[in-house]
Amino acid sequence: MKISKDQIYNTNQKKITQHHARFDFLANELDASGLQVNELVDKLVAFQVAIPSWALGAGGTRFGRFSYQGEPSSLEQKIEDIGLLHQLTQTAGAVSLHIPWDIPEDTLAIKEKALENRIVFDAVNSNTFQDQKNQAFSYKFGSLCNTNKAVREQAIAHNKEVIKIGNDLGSKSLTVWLADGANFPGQNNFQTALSHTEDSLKEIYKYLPEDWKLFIEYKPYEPNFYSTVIQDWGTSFMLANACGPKAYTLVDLGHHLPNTNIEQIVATLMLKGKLGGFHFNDSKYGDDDVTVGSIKPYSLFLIFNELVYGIENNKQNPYPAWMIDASHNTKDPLEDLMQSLEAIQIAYAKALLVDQTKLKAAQQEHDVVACQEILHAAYNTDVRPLVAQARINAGGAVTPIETYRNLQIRQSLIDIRGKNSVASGL
Ligand code: PSV
Ligand code: MN
Ligand code: MN
Repeated sequence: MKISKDQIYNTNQKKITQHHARFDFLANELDASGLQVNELVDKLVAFQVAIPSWALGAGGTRFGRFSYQGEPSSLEQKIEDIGLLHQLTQTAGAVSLHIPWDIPEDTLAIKEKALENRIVFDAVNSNTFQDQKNQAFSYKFGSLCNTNKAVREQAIAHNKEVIKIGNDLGSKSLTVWLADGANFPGQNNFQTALSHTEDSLKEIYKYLPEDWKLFIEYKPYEPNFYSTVIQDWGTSFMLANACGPKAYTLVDLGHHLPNTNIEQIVATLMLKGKLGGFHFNDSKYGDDDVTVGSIKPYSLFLIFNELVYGIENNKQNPYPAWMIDASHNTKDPLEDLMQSLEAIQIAYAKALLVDQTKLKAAQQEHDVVACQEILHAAYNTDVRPLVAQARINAGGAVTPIETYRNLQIRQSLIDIRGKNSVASGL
């Protein structure tokens, strides 16, 4: 199913006068403080976030899965859903596939479908945290770190296969997230597990096409609760350096112990040119994977402040690959993703407002109060009209969720796919 341009245009008309009034008010204010409003809007238009294929169904918890009706049950349908999101928001122009959940049966047809929906293929994700059908060896005690060479070889071969699938589709990066670790002290020899992981990653790295990147994700716990092999950004950074220049660290916002200063991690990695990918979500306790910006919007802004600074000042760091990694079982997944996309754009827009020259000067003077005021001035600006203007310029909806509801998209999806369709994923 597709939304027509007319449908979006007509719904926008009901909102446009009010939007213009809000936008003009804000644009005048920003203009007066020396900002180039058109440039800000263009930057927002250019900011595209990949949608993971596993976020389109209602996510599971270890206690149960409550399916949302009209879920996509094939890769084609997942791409169609992202197409809908992209039409409404103009911010979701990419998909991140998870293999083997999303193995394309017909690569050409999938590419065609993506093209029709103006979706490109972002990083492909391998999966060695679950045993797959007909697999010779189990990953119960680890994959790339396993004490058994045959298990490691199987996991390396899987990653190579994922690269091949991604390459056929036009992806340019592989994300490796490992569940490898231990539930109990003494279960693993830390040094052996880390050495095996490094050697295995190097094998995968050798197989990367010239223009590809390898993203290494870290996470301190879960599903293993005593230790994980790649527990933190330092371990990931070390492994990326050991692999070579095409390997990078991937920061997932949920993969930190409580109160970790994530913005500082971002700054450090960008200074060293090693921040490759970024997974957005929000959390109260751990890797909660709830809607971006729903719990700690100020932290998200501070992180974006470092990202904006890094993109501007750290040319040694490649432009990061952005992805939403959030999924749960309460809301309509498409509405939830629209909320996440809006939160990302809002945090980005606010970070773009930070007066970096004044901030540098205040830092130089050790004027702590002024430093904080500068950040607050940006954070407390209501930038929603800027974000909406970016969407309008790109052909999207002034108010995506309202438009989605008015056009009764979920009901149409249920009519087409039925009430009991289930998306593959976590
Ligand atoms: C598990 O924590 C996880 O959410 C990781 O963040 C990965 O990116 C994702 O699953 C898919 O493998
Ligand atoms: Mn992640
Ligand atoms: Mn996670």
